[in-house]
Amino acid sequence: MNVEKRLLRAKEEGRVVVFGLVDPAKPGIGARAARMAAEAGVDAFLVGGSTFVDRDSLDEAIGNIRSLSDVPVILFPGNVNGLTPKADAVLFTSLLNSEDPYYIIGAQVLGAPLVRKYGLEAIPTAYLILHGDTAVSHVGRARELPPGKPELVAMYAMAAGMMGMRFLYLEGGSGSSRHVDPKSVAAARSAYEGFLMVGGGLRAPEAVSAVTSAGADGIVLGTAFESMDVDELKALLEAARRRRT
Ligand code: 1GP
Repeated sequence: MNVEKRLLRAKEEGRVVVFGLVDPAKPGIGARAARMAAEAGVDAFLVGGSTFVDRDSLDEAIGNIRSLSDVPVILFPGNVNGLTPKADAVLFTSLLNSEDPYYIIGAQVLGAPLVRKYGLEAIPTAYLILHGDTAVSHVGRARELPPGKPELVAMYAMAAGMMGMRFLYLEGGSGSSRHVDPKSVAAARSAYEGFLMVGGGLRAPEAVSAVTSAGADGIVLGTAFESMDVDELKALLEAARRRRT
């Protein structure tokens, strides 16, 4: 079964998918993150970052993950250099709220032949960055969404669905001091039927419960695996997997 089908099956069965993000730009910390994520029992790994990525670090990070876990490894590239044949799939993202066409369609056009050459499964993903004070927002030239306007998030979500994008990723930004507002998650959920991912700044079980109760099908945890201990991480994963209320 391909990766997308596995993720969609979890959604149909009402199981929240936990993605562990490993940033190859942080070799030592990334190795710790991979080990902790494998130990805590993530459902899939995302590998990528918005800043520096080179092919050697990328392949090394994936090799390390493969030695720890047999769950799918999905690339989460910030640019064309975030691609490698060593992964199972790629979140083929378009940054919907970028002010730079390069991040909406330019990098995708340059990357498409590589995705094909490498035999990667492409998962069409609409990417929306909600907060402006993060590295990913700066690099992707994202137009920040004003806080307290979930109706704008709903409009992006609607457009993503109408354009046939089967995944939507609401991003708060790695290491962000605030996670995506549950009202924005709920607004996206009511407007979008596909697989809804939420990440950025999720480091407390209450925050995880808030976004999954609001309708997230998957959560992305990155920084948590770099610093928290295994019991704290298990509490985060339990919060994600508790039956939604
Ligand atoms: C970043 O949403 C992910 O793309 C993860 O964010 O590192 O804050 O968990 P954190």
